[in-house]
Amino acid sequence: MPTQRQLRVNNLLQEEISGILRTEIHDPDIGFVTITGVEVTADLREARVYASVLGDEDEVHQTMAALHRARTSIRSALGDCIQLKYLPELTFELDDTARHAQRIEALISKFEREVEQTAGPSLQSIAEEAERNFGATVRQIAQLLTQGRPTAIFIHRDPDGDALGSGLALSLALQQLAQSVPVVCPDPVPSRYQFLPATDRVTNEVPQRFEVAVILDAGDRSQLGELASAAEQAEVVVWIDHHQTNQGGADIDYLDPTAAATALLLRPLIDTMGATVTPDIATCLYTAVATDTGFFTFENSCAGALAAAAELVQNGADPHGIATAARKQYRMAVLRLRGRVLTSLSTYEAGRIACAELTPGDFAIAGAEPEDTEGIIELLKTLTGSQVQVLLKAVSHDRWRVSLRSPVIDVAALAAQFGGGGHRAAAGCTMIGALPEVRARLLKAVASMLLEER
Ligand SMILES: [Mn+2]
Repeated sequence: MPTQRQLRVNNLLQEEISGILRTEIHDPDIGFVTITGVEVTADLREARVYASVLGDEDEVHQTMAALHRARTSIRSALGDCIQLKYLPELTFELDDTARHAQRIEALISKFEREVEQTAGPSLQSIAEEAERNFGATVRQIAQLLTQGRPTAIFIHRDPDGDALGSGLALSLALQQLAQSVPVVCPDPVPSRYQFLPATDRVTNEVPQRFEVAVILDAGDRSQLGELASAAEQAEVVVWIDHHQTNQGGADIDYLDPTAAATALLLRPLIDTMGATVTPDIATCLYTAVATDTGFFTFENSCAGALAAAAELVQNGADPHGIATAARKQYRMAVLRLRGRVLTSLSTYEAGRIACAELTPGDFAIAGAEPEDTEGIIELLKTLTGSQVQVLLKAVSHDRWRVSLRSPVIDVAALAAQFGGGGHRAAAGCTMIGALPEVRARLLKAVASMLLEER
């Protein structure tokens, strides 16, 4: 951890070196360069200066070489404008993609500090700063995609709003540039996303010939299912994604885990490509951001996502229409099953345990299948005052699949008592016996864990 003093010197050097490069160094070999950070050693004798450079590999190389040549004159110019006991030796290093996430975090927290101190820079400038960090990558991708080379977009299996919205938005943007680009996906478009424009471009057929593959919203290659190897056949593979766990490894990686949705990474790309955000493109991008943030309720619902969404509404997206269309819809059997489960709901331990069950009879009367219980336990979680939720689902007359949820007790440990497992807050097990007896055993175990909590 750098000391406060180091941080102060880092900031000072970053500011001064940026100024010196702008006004005092006139080497034509130095291209469009941004000083994104400085790290000074504890003894303040050496400083690493991180530079992000726009342009292709040659331009980057040329600029870095020129910065290296200019380091002595920059250092002496520094001596004229700052008072430090030692003037550190400067080493210039390229701020490459791998450093972006870290740098952006540092930039944002720097901004946050400044916001606390003063009225500070706007959100806009945070976005601009972040965009500048990915600027080179975005420009490179835009350049590649506007060359008219045959291209295919790949999105992950079981496509969600972000995968489809991102894929279709990019395809529509490329259409403006007279390119017809399919959105390749192993699975069909779910009915609740059929309202999106141009869904006829979604296909599970890999085009005969394509040179560029753009992979969108897939956290790893296996997410493309059986089409993963097809995507790799392209001459150039571009990977655009926001999953925390994405390891990258394509020819061009554009990965930003701080983005709430992949669609947000496409915004600057579409602009740089010179395409316009039409109402259709806005609809695709808004759907992507809205669904990936749970309609702005998940933890990733940051100001940036909301600001981008507001802009997309200005561009023609209809929030009410999209929310209505993309809302989950259920078959009659599923809703009837939900009715049965709510009827069976009981509470124990002064309302702290909520327990419900679905017997073989409930499934038969509702006309429902075991997979129709998905999400039912979420209903139990909405009961005021309940701290543990228990749902027993009949597999047969004497076999019960048990789902357990709790923000209070470790339900994984609870499930383990009955040969099951899971996570601390969500777990499950299978129990054998008649319902009253199984329920009694289970509730006794839950109650004793709750007692320990008190
Ligand atoms: Mn996503």
